[in-house]
Amino acid sequence: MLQIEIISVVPELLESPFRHSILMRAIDKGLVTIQIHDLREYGIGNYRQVDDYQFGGGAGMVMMAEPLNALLEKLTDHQPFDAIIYLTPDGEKWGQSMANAMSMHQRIILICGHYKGIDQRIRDLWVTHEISIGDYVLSGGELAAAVLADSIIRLIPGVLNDAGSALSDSFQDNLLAPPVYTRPADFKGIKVPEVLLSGNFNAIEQWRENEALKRTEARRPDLLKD
Ligand code: 6GU
Repeated sequence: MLQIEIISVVPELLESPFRHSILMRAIDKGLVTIQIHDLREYGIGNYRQVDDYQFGGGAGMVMMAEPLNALLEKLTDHQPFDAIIYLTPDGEKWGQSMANAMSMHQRIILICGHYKGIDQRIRDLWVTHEISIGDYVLSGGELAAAVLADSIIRLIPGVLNDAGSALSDSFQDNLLAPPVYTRPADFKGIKVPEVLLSGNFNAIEQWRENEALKRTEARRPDLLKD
């Protein structure tokens, strides 16, 4: 059972992604738990302050160390964890191999940054992994946290109905997925490739592998290098 704890100043942003489809079923089956923690509850003073101006000047606020520290102490008190991940555009690029590794853990904590990010001392003291989901800037870490959680959860055994489904996803073998078709066999005069209707399993596998390779060569030649 994987336990995911998410720390956020906008917990509302994380409500919907886990209430539908595969992720909801994974939760309902007891294969994963997701708890969202509102950092503001640990904010300072009557205004529950969680951010402040940065030392040295410059535009943009910084998330303060104390509220994060207080919540992290509570979450890790007598409860072991495998990873404390900070979502940040200056982190290491997320990918399928990291999702595979994380899906085998018991308990992970995700910290969603906002504004200019979190005080460096929280990164130094607590964070075990700093992750970015791509080379573009999001307004906050929540959407990235949802991306991480989704890509991890679907890899937990029992989450997908068909165990082979995750294995044939794009990236799982460093190849993009081949084209797929469903009924009707003829749509606007465009026919489904003959081989897929042949019932010849070996020929179908061959075709899919070949199409996956063609697609990868055309779109993502970088994946074929290693
Ligand atoms: Cl993890 N956070 C933010 N704020 N922006 C991002 C990102 C994360 N990954 C890519 N852009």
